[in-house]
Amino acid sequence: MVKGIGLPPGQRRVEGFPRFGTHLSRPAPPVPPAPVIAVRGAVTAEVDLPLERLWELPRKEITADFHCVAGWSATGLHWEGVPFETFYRALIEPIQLPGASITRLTLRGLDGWQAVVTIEDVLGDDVLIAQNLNGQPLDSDHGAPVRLVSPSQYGYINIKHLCRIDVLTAAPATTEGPLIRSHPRGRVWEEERHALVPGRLVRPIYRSLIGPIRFLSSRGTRDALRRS
Ligand SMILES: Nc1nc2c(c(=O)[nH]1)N[C@H]1C(S)=C(S)[C@@H](COP(=O)(O)O)O[C@H]1N2
Ligand SMILES: [Mo]
Repeated sequence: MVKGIGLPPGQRRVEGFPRFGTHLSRPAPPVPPAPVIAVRGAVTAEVDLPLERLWELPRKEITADFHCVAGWSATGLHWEGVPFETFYRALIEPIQLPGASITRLTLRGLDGWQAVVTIEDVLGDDVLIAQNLNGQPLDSDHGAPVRLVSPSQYGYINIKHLCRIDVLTAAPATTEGPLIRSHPRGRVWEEERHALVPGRLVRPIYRSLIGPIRFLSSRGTRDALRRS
């Protein structure tokens, strides 16, 4: 295996880009008329940043593969948005608590799903707050109005419907039990699937979840709701 060539270890390519997630069959959360990203935690002021503030910043396009920790990969996705680092330096750093050493962020979606990321990973140069996928505004299946895209980390870090960021000076206590405890970094080329067990060993168990989760997730898609 050569890092960056082909698919990361233990991944299999799927056609298209399925809806997938802990939402299972629940439909995507409604997008408020004036969406914001709320910033909380180790900051001097709690601010709710309207998405318009993001669109004033320089934008970037990337083409990348998307890897779910369960083992499927969607290839050649084209994303457009604001580099997370640009957003962070322009809008979060200026309100950081003086003297606080920021080590992590909690990112949260409108559906309540959240992930903790290390500052080092989230400031990586391939990380975006994405607004468009393949030339179209993100649809509800894939994270409208905006989502995090971090192609070198598994899907669970790639928070859809991003609406809140908590600025942290220490790692929060985990809320996951020992059986499915996601790796705190989730880097795909290192196969960091699980916090306690080597990624290779959990492959068969995770893979067995793809079918059922895909099936359930597809029942909550835009298209399914339109048909019913
Ligand atoms: N808000 C939110 N973001 C989420 C999830 C979720 O359930 N809710 N699931 C994660 C998981 S496990 C994966 S694999 C990807 C799937 O993204 P997709 O539905 O656009 O394919 O979203 C991630 N981000
Ligand atoms: Mo996933």
